[in-house]
Amino acid sequence: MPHHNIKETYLAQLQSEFQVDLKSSTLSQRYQVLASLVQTQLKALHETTQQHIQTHRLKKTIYFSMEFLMGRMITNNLYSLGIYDDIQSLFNEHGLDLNEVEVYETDAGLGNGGVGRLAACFLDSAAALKLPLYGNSNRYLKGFFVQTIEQFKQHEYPDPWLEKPYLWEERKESEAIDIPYYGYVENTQLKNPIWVKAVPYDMYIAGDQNGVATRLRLWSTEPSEKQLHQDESYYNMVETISEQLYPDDSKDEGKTLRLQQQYLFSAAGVQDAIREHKSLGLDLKDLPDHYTFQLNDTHPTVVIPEMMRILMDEEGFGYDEAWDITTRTCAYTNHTILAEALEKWNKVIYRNLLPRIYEIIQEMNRRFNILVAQDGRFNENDQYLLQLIGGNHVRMANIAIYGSFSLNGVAALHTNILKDTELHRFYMLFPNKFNNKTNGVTHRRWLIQVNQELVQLIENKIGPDFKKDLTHLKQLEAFKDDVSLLKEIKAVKLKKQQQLIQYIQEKEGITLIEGGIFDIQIKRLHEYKRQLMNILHIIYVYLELKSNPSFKAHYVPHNYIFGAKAAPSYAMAKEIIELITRTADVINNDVEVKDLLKVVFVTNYNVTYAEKLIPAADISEQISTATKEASGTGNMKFMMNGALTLGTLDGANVEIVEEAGEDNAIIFGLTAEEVTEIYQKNHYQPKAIYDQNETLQRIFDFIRTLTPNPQHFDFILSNLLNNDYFLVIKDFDAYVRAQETANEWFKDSLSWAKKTLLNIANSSYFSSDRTIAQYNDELWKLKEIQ
Ligand code: NBG
Repeated sequence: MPHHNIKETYLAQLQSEFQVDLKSSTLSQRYQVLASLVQTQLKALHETTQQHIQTHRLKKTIYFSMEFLMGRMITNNLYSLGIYDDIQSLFNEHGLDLNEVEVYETDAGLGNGGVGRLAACFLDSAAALKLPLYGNSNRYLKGFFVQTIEQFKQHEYPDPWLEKPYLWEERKESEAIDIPYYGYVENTQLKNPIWVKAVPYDMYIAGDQNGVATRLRLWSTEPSEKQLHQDESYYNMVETISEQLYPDDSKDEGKTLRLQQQYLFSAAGVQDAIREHKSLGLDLKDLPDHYTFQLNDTHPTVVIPEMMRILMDEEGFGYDEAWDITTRTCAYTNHTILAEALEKWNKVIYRNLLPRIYEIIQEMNRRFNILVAQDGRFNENDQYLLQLIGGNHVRMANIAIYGSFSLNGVAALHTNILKDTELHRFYMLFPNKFNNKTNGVTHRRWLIQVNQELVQLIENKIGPDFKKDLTHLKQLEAFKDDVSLLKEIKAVKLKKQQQLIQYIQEKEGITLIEGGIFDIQIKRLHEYKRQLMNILHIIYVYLELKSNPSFKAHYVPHNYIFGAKAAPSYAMAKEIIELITRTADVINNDVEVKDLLKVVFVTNYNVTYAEKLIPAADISEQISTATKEASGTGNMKFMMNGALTLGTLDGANVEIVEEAGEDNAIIFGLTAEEVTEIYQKNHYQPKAIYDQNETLQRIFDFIRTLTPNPQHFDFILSNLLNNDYFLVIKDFDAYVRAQETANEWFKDSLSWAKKTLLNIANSSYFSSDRTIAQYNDELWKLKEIQ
């Protein structure tokens, strides 16, 4: 649709659908008409894209991911179609605020953190680069939980994101696929399974004003016509499979459910691709030339044996040929070295739910063990650790590595740790599979859309080219001593902080300090991320402010902001939230520090909240125990918006400092080598440090006064004293000094603004456009959709 008549079309559609003009329409009417107008355009783009791909037999990558944390779509879609400005000016002409319509939409929260948001950024970048990358996942009726804080504690509520009609999806009933669970195997054939119908819902992903729209396909479960016996418990099963993201899996029932979910989108995705491949008259032998299946983390690992099943049982290939096709099609991305996140499934549960798949894994394992034994370099213990099925468990990462042509880590340090330690034996076997793809984030959402003020400023200096190709940002570096620009950068930051102050005032009822440092830590609540160290330090600051005039004299006012959800069953994480909220309550109500210190734990941190917080940050807290954070992606978003990283040399922080320059970040704490050495030597004694450290003692004493029961937080305190696996006590002094450096640097406003500028100017490496281009050049080799 030509842009000039988009305004008229919108007004006409409001009239025809609701018989109202813009001024007298309700928010909901404005939103609905706008979204359906946009959706119509997306759909048309997707159709031409799809036709082009099919006519030219272009290769596709299917991105298999348990999570896609999309957030709101409206703003992004308006930008991608190039109609944001027109619609905004239409609203302005009528004295209305387009933003009210944008916020009417609920977040699509089908993900719990970095993995899911990364997947969403990748869809955006691939479409912008005109590459045929298609997302594949489940359509969970309820997203990741909604968090409230009641009596200082986290409470979880279901996220009914589909309660209002969701206008960005399209049901494609005719492309449904029946998926079998349970049953038994007779001569390689599955008998008497329970059939469930997987129905796809498509969300279209528009490229950046480039005429391309790809899609995210989400599978939902319904009763299958193939299932002859249908009773109450059948309906129940069908309903539960796509009901909720990450159901509690502490019991067997929950474990089975997670496997059902994994098999749902994995099997449906593979069958869908093979169906399309065959319908184009192509040979299955050539599948690797037409598809890469990128497995995001281990959740979709079952893609591998599922492909083997289809190729052998349904298409008549022998094992070796099927294996060759499968392993040239699949590639696996690892996102963690934490043992708990490397999935292992009880083999009885696995075999019961997916008997034929289990049989195939057994055969893969048998062959793999022979290969490993023949290699000669592995002793018995090594061999045991390499097995695909070991002890009682099916080991998903092992299968994913063995069955893929590529294994990548998500930051340079992370990939090296995988090679050298965590997956070293696999590295010995398959060195050529290992490669690194440092994460990135889409600068369209995380810079252009969330920080229009900054973008305008940059554009005034270096022109608009950076919006399409972020590497142009580097030109900004030439202005690092341009005092008037530095002042403007500072002014934009203040403006974003004022907006945030208002937002937090409305949402949380807390008034932040204008002009103070905005120090922000937003990410999942996990011990390795060390929110605990952050709050211990805040308590230290508070106690100093109350007792030490010379500390107070050189101190700059601070706003410390946290946002985090704790896994519902993660007791320690929940305790840490309570420690933060109780401490915040004491500090925020103490008039003595009223203009000096504020602490906020924002509730229900999600993509939309991040969009408000990140542009306002002065300091980006990235303080994980070195080796533990695979990459981080929030760190990149902060950098693009000019916050200084205060962090450890972990994950992508290492590369961030390399790009930004050492003088423009504050690095502290143990290095990866030092952490590894402490773990190896195994005689770290936090209690000994504590006994010598009066500051820590005062902090602990304070914590004991937070509730009438001095033992209230003993779970946290005694864990710190007796175990402290994540080395909070060990790194604490270094952290205090790093915070002091930040405090001192901030006083020189121009020099701080220069550091801000240098962070922004050097952030282009962290655009997911760069990441996707690397995946494509080195692994996928997709051609552009012309
Ligand atoms: C997370 C890592 C992050 C990383 C994201 C995306 C898991 C299992 N891993 O450091 O913890 O940025 O993946 O790669 O959630």
